[in-house]
Amino acid sequence: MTIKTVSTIPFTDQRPGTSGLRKKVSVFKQPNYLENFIQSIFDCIGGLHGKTLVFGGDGRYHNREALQVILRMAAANGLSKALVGQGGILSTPATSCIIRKYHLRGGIILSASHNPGGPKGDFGVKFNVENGGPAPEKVTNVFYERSLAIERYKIMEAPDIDIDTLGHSRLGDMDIEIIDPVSDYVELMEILFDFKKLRGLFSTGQFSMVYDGMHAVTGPYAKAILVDRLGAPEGTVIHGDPLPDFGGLHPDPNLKYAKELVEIMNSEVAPDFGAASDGDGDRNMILGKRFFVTPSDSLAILASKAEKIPGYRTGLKGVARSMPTSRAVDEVARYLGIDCYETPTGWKYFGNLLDAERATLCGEESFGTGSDHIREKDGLWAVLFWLSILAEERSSIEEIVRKHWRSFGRHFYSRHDYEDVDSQKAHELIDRLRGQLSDLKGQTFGNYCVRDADDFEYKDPVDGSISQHQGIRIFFEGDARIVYRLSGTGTQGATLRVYLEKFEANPERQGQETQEALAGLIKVADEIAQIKSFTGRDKPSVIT
Ligand code: VG1
Ligand code: CO
Repeated sequence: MTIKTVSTIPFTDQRPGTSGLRKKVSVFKQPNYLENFIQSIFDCIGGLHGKTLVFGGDGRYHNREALQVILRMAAANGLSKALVGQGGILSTPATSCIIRKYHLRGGIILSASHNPGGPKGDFGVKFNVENGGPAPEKVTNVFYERSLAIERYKIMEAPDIDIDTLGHSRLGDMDIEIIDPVSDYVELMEILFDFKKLRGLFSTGQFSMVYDGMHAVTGPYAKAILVDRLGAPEGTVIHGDPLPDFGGLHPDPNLKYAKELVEIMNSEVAPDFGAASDGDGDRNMILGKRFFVTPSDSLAILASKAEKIPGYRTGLKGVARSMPTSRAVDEVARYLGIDCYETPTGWKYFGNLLDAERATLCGEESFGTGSDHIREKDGLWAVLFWLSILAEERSSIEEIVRKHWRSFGRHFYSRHDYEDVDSQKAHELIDRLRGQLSDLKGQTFGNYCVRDADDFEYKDPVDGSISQHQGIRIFFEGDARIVYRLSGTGTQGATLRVYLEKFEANPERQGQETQEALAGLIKVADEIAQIKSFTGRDKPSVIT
């Protein structure tokens, strides 16, 4: 087997976004595109000799082919050992778990997460560092800089590796071990949650749930845990086989894309609990019978009940949420007397807080919740947390949420996405808002008077690094807020995200339908940002 050095020229668009490098499959399939980015990573993380990396992906189209290329490049770049999820499969949380458990140098996850897959869909590459978390911005910036200067990459000339059979093989000097993608993760879940109690919940025959794997990575994990370990009936996991095109589904667990699950949960014969995960298994959607739990509320409720869960008995050190996430968890933190951190969007910003033991639970409004058990958000973990609450309280999801609102107040919350809008116009909209910030204060729109407005900037309390321009925040008197930002995970045009939030302390006014309760604020959001005229759209593409 020989090592080949191939000359190449840089691509100028390899700057990782909110979570890894995401592009259309057709972009990744261009000659040298994947190779350039992978070589940039290898060049930046330094000596691979004596090191182990883990490799896997969410099973989407191009996963297996890309993995073969990456393994040949890893061997050529002197990596000592590669752990590979069987069949090329590894969820994002499982990868994080494995990096931490075996003290690895890091890992590569092939996924575009919640973005659609298939030949016309998206592909992505994420690099996770030693703590198991996504590479922080300062690291991804270095990868990007390197990608702009790259002149050659190294690859081994070798036949394809069998990634489907468990066990060891070699590629040049590199040891390859094909591992079970599920077992380490399941073991960790068994430590955090009381599986015996959860089995008890299913064995009563009084409790039923549906879990939607969306034909993405979590099916095998959900079956191993819910069906094999906890005794849930076979049919509990739907869309449970990972498929390269996700069976035509869009693996984003929200009310629009998890259509079948939502229909089941809205029906007369709905089970007690419904849940779904995204492409790479780090997101979760939680549903009760005809009831949707907003991710922001879910985080607050988990925080308020954490001490009942074995893994969190000793209490929470603090909590953290991304800036656009509703402030429901802030109320719980205040009640518990713990710190609450507000970070920019993206899980990479939680890593330092978790490592420094300043936060135990973290969450994002985009269906992401997690804890210090790993350094990624974790879809099935959230499902097991909710199951544990249900096993403890034996009341319905709706009752649990309504009770929470009565105690802590309700944060009416919704996100409106305008997808695939003209990129230049979207940037103009944000620039215009930025220019208006100082004038907005004191102005009244509808019933809302602006108390404050800024462009969110985050100073990491652990390493002091600063991240600017993380979203336009407009605060109103009476505890309402609008946030505007552009997505950093899309691959086509721009996506404008508008986050709307309004606090309601009075239990008598907490029963309103969300969009109705926010109707006034939604109008104000358009009036201030001129959304319709900049985007040319009269309504959002997705409302969650
Ligand atoms: C979105 C979400 C963000 C999440 C990110 C990655 O980013 O808003 O909260 O961390 O996706 O999630 P953006 O920049 O498009 O708003 V995942 O599960 O797609 O890796
Ligand atoms: Co994801």
